[in-house]
Amino acid sequence: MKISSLQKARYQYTPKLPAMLKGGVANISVKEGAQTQSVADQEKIKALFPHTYGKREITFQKGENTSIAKKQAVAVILSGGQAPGGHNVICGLYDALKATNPENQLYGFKSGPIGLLTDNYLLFDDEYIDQFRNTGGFDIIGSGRDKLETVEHFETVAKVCKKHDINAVVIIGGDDSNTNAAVLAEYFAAKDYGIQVIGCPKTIDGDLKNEDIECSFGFDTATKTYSEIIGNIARDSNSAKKYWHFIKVMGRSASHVALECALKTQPNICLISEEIAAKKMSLSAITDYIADSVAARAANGNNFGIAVIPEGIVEFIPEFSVLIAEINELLAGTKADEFNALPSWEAKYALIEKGLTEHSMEVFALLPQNIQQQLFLDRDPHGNVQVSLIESEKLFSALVKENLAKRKANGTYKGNFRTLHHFLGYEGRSAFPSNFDADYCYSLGYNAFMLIQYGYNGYLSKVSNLSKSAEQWVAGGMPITKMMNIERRHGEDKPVIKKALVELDGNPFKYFAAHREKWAVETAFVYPGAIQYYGPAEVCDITTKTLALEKQ
Ligand code: FBP
Repeated sequence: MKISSLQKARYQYTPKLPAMLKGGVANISVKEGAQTQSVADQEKIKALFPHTYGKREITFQKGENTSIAKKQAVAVILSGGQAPGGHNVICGLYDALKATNPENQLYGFKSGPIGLLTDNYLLFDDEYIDQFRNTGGFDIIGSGRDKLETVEHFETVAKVCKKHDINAVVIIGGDDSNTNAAVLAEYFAAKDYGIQVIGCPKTIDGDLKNEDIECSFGFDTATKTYSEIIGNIARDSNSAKKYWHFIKVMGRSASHVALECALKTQPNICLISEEIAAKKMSLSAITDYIADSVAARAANGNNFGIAVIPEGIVEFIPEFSVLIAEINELLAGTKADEFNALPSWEAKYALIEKGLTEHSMEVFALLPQNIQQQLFLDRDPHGNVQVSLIESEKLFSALVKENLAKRKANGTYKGNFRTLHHFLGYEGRSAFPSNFDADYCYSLGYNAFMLIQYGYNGYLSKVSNLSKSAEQWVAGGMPITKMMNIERRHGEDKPVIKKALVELDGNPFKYFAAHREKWAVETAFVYPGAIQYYGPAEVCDITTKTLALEKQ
């Protein structure tokens, strides 16, 4: 296999561990903290998790390792979208497992949860794992979006584990996958199967965080990658001075990625979905807000700019989410086939006009035709519109264009509005992990094995104090049930890990809100440049602005 010189160099990088995990596994002891309770709905969660609820927080510290020596076989899966650093979680897990006992074995089940259900695996050894150290991607074993959620699934996993004498499963995933990890852990405990389950917090979206988990891995590298590109585009725009760039950034629901990129690059506009929902902003109010910036800049002779749009935005615009719900209803069941069979867009439009309420039809009629059609594209497995397929960056630039045409007609705008569009998503999910993500992920994996070694079940690997140097990080574990509440999902009350949206009274948003008026009119771009892997710590090891502001 041909490899790049950076990859070769990254093989030599030694990820930094928190001080308490350094110095060999024989010197890691455990300290149990207070008993925990779930963030909400305590009685209901307790009743659903009688064997795993209320367990104690765990912190590792330097001291004699008092765990019971036994041979361990551990399974690991990657679940959901790629996030930089996933390979290092597995490397850390493998290194701690082998350092504890060279006879221990690590099974990697392929392509996500489906690998566990179909017994499709590989057995890690030094030669294989060394090819993936400090690299991006999930190609070490692949990932997938299948779910482990039914009793039938749990029994199949138990059967596969028993076949290989596997005594622990590590699930590397986001809020849904770790919710399922908690349910699996409870099931195994209830059945007394002797199989532990440990989760690791992954997602570039940054929405698996709470008072215990300071950030999910991958968010640092992904936002640095997007910010580099946004900065480069901003500089190009400030050089040519002729385009407004509308840049959509990933983040299925929460706007953490957009906010972090805005904090790093200071674009003229960055929409934050959570604010739009809280203020119940309409499409036309959002359009006006962007057009005001375009017009003000044009008045200063600046017919260029940068607008950052979060991927999940349309579901947060109240009138749009009503429209989407009505469209879902309009196409429910077999009605989608009937709709698709209609011969022309005109025929489809007539059916839409009949099916939507007057208000939703008004919203629908405002949209450019390509966006209207995107709303009727393939549904997800639950029959919902796939909002990620909606080109919201084009939607807003088209609406702003119309708005500016009206301003031009009444003499309040005299500029020239030319636009370009970008979608930044997959560019950042498999990048070489930043030093932060390489270190954090390795520590999460190392730590996950120590939790297994000490016999814990239903815990999330927790590494905290992340705004400080790795030496000062704190390693341990938190019962997943502590992070759960009850939410309504697909018509049922379900215990789930609470998804973290952008908090409008949190420091990162408040900092952004305090500066955005200035950024909207002036050219205050910051150009972060590419991720640096080698050089001074203040250039290479600093993590996100979000984390720094949250920890202020
Ligand atoms: P996870 O929550 O599984 O980490 O994935 C997040 C994400 O990258 C979102 O930002 C994006 O909307 C989605 O995955 C894209 O999914 P897919 O890889 O299936 O296209």
